[in-house]
Amino acid sequence: MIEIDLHGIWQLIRADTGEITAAKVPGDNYSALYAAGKIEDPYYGTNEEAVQWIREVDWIFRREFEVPGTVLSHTSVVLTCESFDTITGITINGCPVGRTENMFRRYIFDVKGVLKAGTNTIEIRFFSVPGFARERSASFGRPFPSTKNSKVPHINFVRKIQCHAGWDWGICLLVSGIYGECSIRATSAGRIDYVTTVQHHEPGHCRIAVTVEAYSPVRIKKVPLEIILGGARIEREVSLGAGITNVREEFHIRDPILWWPHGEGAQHLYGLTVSLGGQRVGKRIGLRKLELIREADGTGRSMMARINGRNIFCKGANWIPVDAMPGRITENRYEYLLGCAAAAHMNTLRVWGGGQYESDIFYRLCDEKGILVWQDFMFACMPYPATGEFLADVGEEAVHQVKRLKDHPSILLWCGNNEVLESFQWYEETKRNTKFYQDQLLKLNKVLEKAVAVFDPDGIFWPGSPSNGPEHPLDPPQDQTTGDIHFWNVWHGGEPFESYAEAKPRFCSEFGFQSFPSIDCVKSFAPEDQRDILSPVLTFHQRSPRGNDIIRETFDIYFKPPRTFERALWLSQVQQAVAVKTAVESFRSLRPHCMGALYWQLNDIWPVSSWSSLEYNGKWKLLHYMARRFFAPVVPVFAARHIPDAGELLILSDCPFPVSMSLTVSLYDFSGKCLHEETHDITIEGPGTESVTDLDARLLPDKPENIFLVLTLTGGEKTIENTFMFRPFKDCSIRKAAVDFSVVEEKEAIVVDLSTDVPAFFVSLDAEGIPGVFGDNCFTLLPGRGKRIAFHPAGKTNAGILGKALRVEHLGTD
Ligand code: BMA
Repeated sequence: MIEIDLHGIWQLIRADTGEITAAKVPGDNYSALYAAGKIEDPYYGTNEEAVQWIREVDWIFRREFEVPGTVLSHTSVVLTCESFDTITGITINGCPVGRTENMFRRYIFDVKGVLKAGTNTIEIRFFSVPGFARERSASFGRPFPSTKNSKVPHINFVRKIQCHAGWDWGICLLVSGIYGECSIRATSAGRIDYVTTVQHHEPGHCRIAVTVEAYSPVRIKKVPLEIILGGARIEREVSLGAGITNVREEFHIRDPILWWPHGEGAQHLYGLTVSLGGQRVGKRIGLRKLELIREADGTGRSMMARINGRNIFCKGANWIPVDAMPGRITENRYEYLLGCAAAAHMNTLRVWGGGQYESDIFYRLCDEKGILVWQDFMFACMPYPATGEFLADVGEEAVHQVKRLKDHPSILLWCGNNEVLESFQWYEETKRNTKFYQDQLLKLNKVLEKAVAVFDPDGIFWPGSPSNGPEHPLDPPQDQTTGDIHFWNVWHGGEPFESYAEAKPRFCSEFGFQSFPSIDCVKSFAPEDQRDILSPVLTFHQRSPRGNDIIRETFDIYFKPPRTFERALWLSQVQQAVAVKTAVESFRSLRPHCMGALYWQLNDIWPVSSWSSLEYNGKWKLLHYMARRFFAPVVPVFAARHIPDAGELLILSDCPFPVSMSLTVSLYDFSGKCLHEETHDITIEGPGTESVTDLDARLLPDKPENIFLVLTLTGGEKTIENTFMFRPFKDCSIRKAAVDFSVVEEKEAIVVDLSTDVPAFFVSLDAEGIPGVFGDNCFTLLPGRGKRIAFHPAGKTNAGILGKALRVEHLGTD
């Protein structure tokens, strides 16, 4: 096999003017134009509007490449086009070689007849998407609604990342570009298109069937094949027919070392290498038995992942694409974001259906970090046209993605779409003619389900998110007795945080609350005169209808109004953290009725006000710090029964093994005086919710606004604290606190020493302008019990610099 990689620097040509710009591949046209100084940063201010003309124009990527004469002597010479975004016509030396219309497919075109020895020219014309979408929709023959999140209509007719057209947290940049493999490959010995495995587990033993899918244009009698798995090797000669040949071999591993999700055990991976006629393909697989348990029970049906026989509570968040300009995405950013997810004890991410099947590095890192992937197929929030042509295209897409991804031990399930069924209640057309659109959805799902059934026979197909399950694919979702739900009564539905405790989902795959980004992030997109939450630029960087109003109205319910812009940014993050914490503590306490809590959303695609816990620039919002505590394996919580009088003290555990700890229950008044303290020694045998004791209502004074509760759990890996108040924060007698801090340089780290005169709440450290992560943040500080918090800078810094930049906020500054 000879391979010519076509990644590198190409010419980007604006088709209507012929203007040329250098462009990096993998990359996109917006990133190239920005890098060349031809457009302003689309993320700054309101620049998005000024760069919309780009989507109306065709763009050509062109480059020259050298072809050695030996290439042409091979029987098969192909061009591989992976993740071409989106509608393209490709020529080599002026001869058409193929078209792409789906960025989620991998196209392989025969180019033997058009190449010549020496210098060749490839041109890829990326056609303007809005016109294509319009035409496709018109040819459908009846009105077909598309999401209002999108600034470009009919995006459901284009197999492109749907949120490129804008979303309720996303900028609209209809980028064109190449993000995956783009290469010429020549061989006379067949080529490997896919290597897939199927595992069969028995006690102490795992049988692994390896399938090598090989292609050859002609019949070949003898090709050497070698497969190595772990320490075992199979070597033989195989014959290939003209077209596709599947070669199967079997391995037996005794006492396999199993792969476990994060928090449950280690992530052992076995190396698998296949060599066929000089081509070599390598991957790493994890051995694990996967089940989705949906047993009938007293309330309905369970919705629970079981890995290697162990029930797993899925804790995590929803994942959207890393950047609206794909040219800005690097491996480091994946490593960083997934590292942050694991640091917050997440064991599951949902790759949301309005984005993309992620790049290889994403799944590799999820395998390594033990993060399960709920993998949506890429359909979201609107109906999709089930024409023969569309379904054939999507069928190719699904088969490719299933074969490509199925061997990652992190893949938990394949889900048909995001909120497509639900969206039928949102549009006039779908409401009027629901049956027609339901039929379209059933046809689409049949294609997806078949791809999973055939190519990932042990894989799990879930009809959509949310869904009541495959038994009831058209039932209105959001049933709390079965399936997964998206709980948006809080935020979109305008209900108070307390509603989270009333929800009883089996698996909550979406819920969330927005915040503003930090001042660092705001500075990256808003000029100084726009640093106000009502300013045009801040409003522009908010895409949820009424988003900023909801944030401000919620301040009034729980907090005192913030006095400054910076304070409002900070308070919005406290508020978001409290909302999501309330939800997660409640959902976790329902275990085993509820076995999943994935908040919306982990990351941001551009700098914006949103539901994310990580800002576009990677900075941890207070929610992410809070998540590291509320997703911890063992957490003490107060579950109010009759708000605000009494409740139960619970320990929530996901620990697969017994843990012995002690829980200290302390009631304080707001001067810091301890009114009552008791300690319980507890052993928790396994995962579940343990009721420690009731908080005796008699301990509460007549005026619950005068006290607060601190739960301290010690004995595990770390001490976990959790604070509760019995009235909305604004009505509690929180005092003005003088929080003192100093920054010291220790051998290993820079640390911040904090102390206070009276209790201080949601004490938050912000190293303005210095990227890095604190050891803890957004916590309660009690007098006489100072805290020492480490700072882990992303780059080089020192105590002096941090000391100058550090800002400390907390509730009691009024
Ligand atoms: C959901 C998602 C997204 C959306 C988010 C916030 O339900 O599936 O479509 O961005 O809520 O509104």
